[in-house]
Amino acid sequence: MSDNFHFPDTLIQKLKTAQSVAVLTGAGISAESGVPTFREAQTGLWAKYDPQELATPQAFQRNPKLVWEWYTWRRELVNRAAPNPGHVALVELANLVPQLTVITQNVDGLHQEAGSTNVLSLHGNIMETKCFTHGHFVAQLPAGDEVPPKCPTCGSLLRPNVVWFGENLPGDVLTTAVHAAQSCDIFFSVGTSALVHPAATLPMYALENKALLVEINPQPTPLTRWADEVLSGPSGEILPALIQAIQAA
Ligand code: BJW
Repeated sequence: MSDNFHFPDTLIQKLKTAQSVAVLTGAGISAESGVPTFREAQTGLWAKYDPQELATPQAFQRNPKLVWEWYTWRRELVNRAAPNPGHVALVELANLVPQLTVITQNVDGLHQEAGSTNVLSLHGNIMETKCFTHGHFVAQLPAGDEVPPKCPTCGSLLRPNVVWFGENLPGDVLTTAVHAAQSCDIFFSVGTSALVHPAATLPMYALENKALLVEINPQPTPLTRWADEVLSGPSGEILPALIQAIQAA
């Protein structure tokens, strides 16, 4: 497969000597697993659904049933999805460099399912449930047909454990991600439109530290002009080819 891609020798050599690599992933890495992205013109979720009506705390307060049912549908999509060769390549990359941190904006858990261990989930996990008022985690949904169900501890409405617009990211996870970006030799931005903050700021921390910035995406993004290397194409093909090229060098 690496025959289809040419990787600059400087990138391969830098990868072979890097002490620390950070990889920021977005919805694009799961696209080849059948999980829809957000902002692509025809197929993205935000082309069909209004994020202000579904992915804010205010939307949940206005219409909790609509939001709960939309996430139920999304959970079913994720349940049917399996990791693709892009996720698997990142598991292999962890064996080729001393330190690899996967920082994901994705809520689908596919990096962990593929076998990645050092994963920072910036935007939560769609399979987890917590209550709206206190954030009590609920391992098993209460029996009954209330939609959304209520928290067995405090009685407030249950919601998915994801980060909506206007909500803070989990502080400890973000702090660790910033540190990984500031201390890496190579920073990859894979399958993200690089529009949503604070995730989109992480590559800038890496650049400040003089890391090599590599973008993998079939489309240009606002980050493209800052990237040292732009690998244009699907991550499910480019990442496995990159692993092959490192192993062959
Ligand atoms: C492929 C591919 C293939 C396709 N291979 N690639 C600073 C400036 C401006 C605004 C803000 C700012 N700081 C904070 C904000 C506000 C806001 C924000 O960023 N807004 C911008 C949109 C303008 N951020 C927040 O509210 C965040 N909270 C926060 O900062 O709190 C403090 C605060 C609040 C308010 C004001 C100021 C400070 C929270 C952000 C939460 C984002 N939540 C979501 C939903 C999660 C739950 C769910 O899944 O429902 O997270 S929105 C959605 O976007 C989701 C994603 O994780 C996130 C990023 O999307 P991603 O992954 O990049 O997907 P796409 O679809 O955009 O791109 C896919 C890419 O893949 C494309 O480029 C394709 O080309 C590519 N691709 N096939 C490789 N095969």
